[in-house]
Amino acid sequence: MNDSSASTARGRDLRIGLVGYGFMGRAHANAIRQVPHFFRESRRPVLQAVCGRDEGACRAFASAWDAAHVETDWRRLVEREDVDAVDICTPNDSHMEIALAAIANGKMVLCEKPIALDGDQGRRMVEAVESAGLPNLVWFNYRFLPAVTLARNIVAAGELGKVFHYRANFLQDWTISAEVPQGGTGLWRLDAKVAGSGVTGDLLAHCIDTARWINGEIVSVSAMTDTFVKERVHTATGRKEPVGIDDACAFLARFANGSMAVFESTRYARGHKALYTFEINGEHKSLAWDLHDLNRLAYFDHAVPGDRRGWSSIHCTDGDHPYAGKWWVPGLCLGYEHSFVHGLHEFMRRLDDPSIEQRYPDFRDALRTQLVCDAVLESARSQRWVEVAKA
Ligand code: SOE
Repeated sequence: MNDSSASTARGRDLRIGLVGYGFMGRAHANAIRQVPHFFRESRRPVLQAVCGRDEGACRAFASAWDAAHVETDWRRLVEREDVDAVDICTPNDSHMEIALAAIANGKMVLCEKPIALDGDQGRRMVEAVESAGLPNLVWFNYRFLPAVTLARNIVAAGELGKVFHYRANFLQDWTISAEVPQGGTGLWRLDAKVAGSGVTGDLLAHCIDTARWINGEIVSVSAMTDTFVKERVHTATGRKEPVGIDDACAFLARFANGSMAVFESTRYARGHKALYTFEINGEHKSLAWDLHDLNRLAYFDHAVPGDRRGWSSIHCTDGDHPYAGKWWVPGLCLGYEHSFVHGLHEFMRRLDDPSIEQRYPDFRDALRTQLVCDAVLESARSQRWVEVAKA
């Protein structure tokens, strides 16, 4: 069977145009390549075109990941008739503009997290995509790891009983040196105009997405933030400029189900590169997860007889575990990149059958997460509790 008859047999391809080819571009391109190998939806995602301003780098990326076409202006990419969905992997300040243009051209949109710079931008994106009736996704990837999905399934089945506590951390240490500049490739996350915020939008947004998915909506927050290095050289000007992002953020939160939460994130936790952990404590059970041991879910069940009771560690690599049965034989591990593959698979699955439960975050869902981030930043500014706005 040649390529074209293979795709005909499985239905029409979903031709994706990728804007941006950095770290996230690779994660998404890999997901696009892997989904049809391991999951069997009727439409096959294909990397139709890649877009970036540096034509040479873009061509190199296209050849590494088998993209058929290269564009150097995203305006042309979103107009291409051979593109069905636009995948946005650019810095946060361009998400809204690219998404609105893609939607105006009738394209589905897949967008890197956070949805935008703030809730106002997010609302415009939600209104546009929903009134156009186009399928859409925001790549909050961690919820698709087998152990995290299992945690969600256990909580959704009511097994914890009343939930009392949720706590999450996302710790890094890569900006401790005052010599690290702000702005430009790789370092735009330190430039508030481009990133929107610091750890709140970049890291806590992940924790908030997972928390909302597992434990429901967050209704109010009380936060503190700090910016430890107040000025950094900006790569665009070569001069020291004020730093506008939050380097660290800690907040308390109340969920709609009455449970209370503590969240913390920083890029100043020496020794930690990407320590994302969460724990949830209910009346009957507790669950805990750690990105450094991502295939395991820690599980405590109070119903076990007292003399056997204790924390157990579920290695979520068996056929019974979410997604795991689609990969290797039981016991063999999955990694970070699989979270993106599973997210795209969930999107493709629902394109096939819109009546199934939606397990991926769409623009409206990501707007809700953004509104929690906005409330966190507002609370840190005003030093008071803030209610989270409704999406
Ligand atoms: C920042 O260092 C970063 O790469 C985030 O932008 C990602 O979203 C997170 O998953 C890992 O850390």
